[in-house]
Amino acid sequence: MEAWQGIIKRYRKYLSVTDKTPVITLYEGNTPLFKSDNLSRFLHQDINLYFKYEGANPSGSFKDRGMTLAISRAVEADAKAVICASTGNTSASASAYAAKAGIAAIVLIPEGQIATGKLAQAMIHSARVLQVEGNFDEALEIVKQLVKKHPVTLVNSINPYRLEGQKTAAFEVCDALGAAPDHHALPVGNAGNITAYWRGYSEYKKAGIIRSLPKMIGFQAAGAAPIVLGRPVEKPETIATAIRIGNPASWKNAVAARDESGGRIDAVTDEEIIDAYKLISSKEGVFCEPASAASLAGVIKLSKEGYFRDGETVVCTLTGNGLKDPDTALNVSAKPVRVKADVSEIENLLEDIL
Ligand code: AN7
Repeated sequence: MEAWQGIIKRYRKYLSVTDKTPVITLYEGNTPLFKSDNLSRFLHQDINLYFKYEGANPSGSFKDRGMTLAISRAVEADAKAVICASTGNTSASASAYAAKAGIAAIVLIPEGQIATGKLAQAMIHSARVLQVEGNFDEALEIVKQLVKKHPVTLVNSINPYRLEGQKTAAFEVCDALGAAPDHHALPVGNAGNITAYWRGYSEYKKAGIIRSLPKMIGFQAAGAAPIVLGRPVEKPETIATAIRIGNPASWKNAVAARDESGGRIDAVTDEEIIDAYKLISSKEGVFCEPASAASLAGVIKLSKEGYFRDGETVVCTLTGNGLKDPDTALNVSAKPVRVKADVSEIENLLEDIL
């Protein structure tokens, strides 16, 4: 088999590219789908749980799938610069792909509200980083106004190529399982990804590759749950800064994905998110960021209600890499113990294990 060269090469016939499209890729996609082995006692039902680990993408999140297509099409259209508002991952991805393409990236981030690693990424990729004194929703509004006036391409998920690229994650899940799962769980922020997965599954069914469709189950943070509440949240708050969004751009599409699939969009508390975040890292050996853990937090919550049926397959997307947010990892973990460089002192400290 040919070596992996990114999602455009692999899924070309499902994507709007032509022979003229310059493919700007960092070889994104082809991320692991692995079975959860050690969480059964934390789930209240007997389900087959899988994780789709999108933190394994080149910039460390699922955004790369959409960005390869959005940036390729922007370069094809002769764009000299791209712009986005971001809670962090979109800006990291846009900055990386713009660097690869040799074009400028402008990123607007909510001041003090993006994880350290994501800020570091935008900066080291030499994007123009503007910390807006406001939240994500306000930054996105400004970006929308700027692109009306200036020749710069918007690469938030309202750019249709973004969701088109992101749907390839659903293709990969089906290719790996040989069928669609019964349920697909995702964190929901701007609501693009749940929309994209639903599109991916639907297209694979239309193409005759899968026979059934999953129920789409999405989870917002309780302090930033506009879709659950049915109204925008003016001051969204959550420890999961990636999904600290009060007025999602793909709101209607997410509701359609939920309703057409017969799924659900629900809220999980920050405490449930952090519990799930710690479970995934301490029991499965996978480090995702807090927002990503909302998918597992939600599955645990629904399993308590008896939502699933025994034996059903549930895939949770872990949307981003835990290394992006070292501060939260440190804050929720036991502190390292300081000890003299002395064997017997260290033996004393470790007597419960040694
Ligand atoms: C790790 O980067 O909105 O519901 O500006 O970074 O498709 O928005 C990030 C969102 C989930 C929510 N998990 O996905 C941004 C941004 C992680 C994320 C989401 C985001 P959408």
